[in-house]
Amino acid sequence: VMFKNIIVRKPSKTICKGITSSPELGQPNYEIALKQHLAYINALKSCDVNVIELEALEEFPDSCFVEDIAVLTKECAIITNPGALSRNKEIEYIINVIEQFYPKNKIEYIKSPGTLDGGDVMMVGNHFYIGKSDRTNKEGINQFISILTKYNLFGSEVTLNEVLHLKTGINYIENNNILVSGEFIDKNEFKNFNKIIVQDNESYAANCIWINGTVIIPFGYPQVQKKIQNLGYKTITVDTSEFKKIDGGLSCLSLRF
Ligand code: CIR
Repeated sequence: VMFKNIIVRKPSKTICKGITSSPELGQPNYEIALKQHLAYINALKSCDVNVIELEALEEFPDSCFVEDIAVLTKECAIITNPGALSRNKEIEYIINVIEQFYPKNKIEYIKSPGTLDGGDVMMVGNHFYIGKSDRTNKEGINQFISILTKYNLFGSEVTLNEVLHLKTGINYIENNNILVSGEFIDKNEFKNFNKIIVQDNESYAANCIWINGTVIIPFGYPQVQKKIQNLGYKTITVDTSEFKKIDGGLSCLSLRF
């Protein structure tokens, strides 16, 4: 695959109120988050893609994490039904953007009682792994898989217990290479990939993104960076400290398609 377009949304001043499982890390600082977000956009732009920059939504502290509100495939767009109440209405602000790239009859929706966060969906070619999490339920997964089937795409459920979203702990970086941490290291369904094991002390760096041959890596995880470079990828590091404070990583900050 090659990506042509990437959608990002500017962090809001309310980012300090984002949902977090690690309050001990402190609240994100808006000014620093904004600088880091700009560096992220610059990194994306250097990967030969068109970056669509959306305005901040002050009403939604977590709205910079656009990955969760849609899944954009080669064949169709799927608007999710985010499992966190404070985030659910973020979808209303992405539909008109997506309509600029997909015809209306190829825009699908996950509907209640199904819930699904895009962070739980990992694309590997035509196959989509879907994590069953606190945000993504069985009904959401079933709806998602039946949508995929209509477009000749495939999906399968992955169980998870230790992380917020599937892609918090595992990410595909193309060429059969997959970053795996914690509970994903020994999962049977990933045994045929070339696994890059991410140690617990760098587990946050299991969330890297591949864009057209370059892998973007969070700043400060030298072992993971070295392993990825040894595979021959060009790498760029971006500091995401402020997003990490509210459980966000590199993939969460964009929709790549
Ligand atoms: C949340 O809890 O929804 C945000 N604070 C973090 C979302 C991270 N998104 C992702 O992993 N795809």
